[in-house]
Amino acid sequence: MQQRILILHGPNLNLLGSREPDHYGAATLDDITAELERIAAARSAMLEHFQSNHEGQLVDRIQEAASRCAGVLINPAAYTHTSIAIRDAFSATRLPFVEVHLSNVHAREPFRHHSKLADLAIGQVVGFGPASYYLGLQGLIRYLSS
Ligand code: CA2
Repeated sequence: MQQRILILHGPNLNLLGSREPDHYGAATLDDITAELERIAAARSAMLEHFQSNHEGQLVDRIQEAASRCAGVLINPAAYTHTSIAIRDAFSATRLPFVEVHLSNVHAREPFRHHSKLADLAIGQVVGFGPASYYLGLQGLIRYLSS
């Protein structure tokens, strides 16, 4: 059966490619989405994509995904470091998820070193720019197929 996977992007990631290229590179969210679609198509997976600057909307999408998606690939952005609500949504739905970050959060400010989600995740990929998403999706599909 075809796997359906939700791709979630947290706050400010809609700005990718337009600001702070030193931290986040030149790729836009559309560029990343296009490559994720290529990876998914080659593995017969179906993707849904959602970006929001609002914590509650991300929580809603995780809850909705529980009935139709096999897993979630998420860059929670700043909510990584603060959101008990997103953590609780993953905990409640038991949806398998992979956490990704463009930058190496461990080489940045101390407040970025801790993730409220990481211990619930299947895995975390950080520091590879857009490739963090691509590696994370490959890992998630592999996990879901095993
Ligand atoms: O490295 C990552 O992917 C982060 O999740 C990005 C978040 C940051 O708060 C996390 O600590 C690490 C910030 C996303 C902001 O995205 C922007 C993109 C372009 C211009 C400005 C911000």
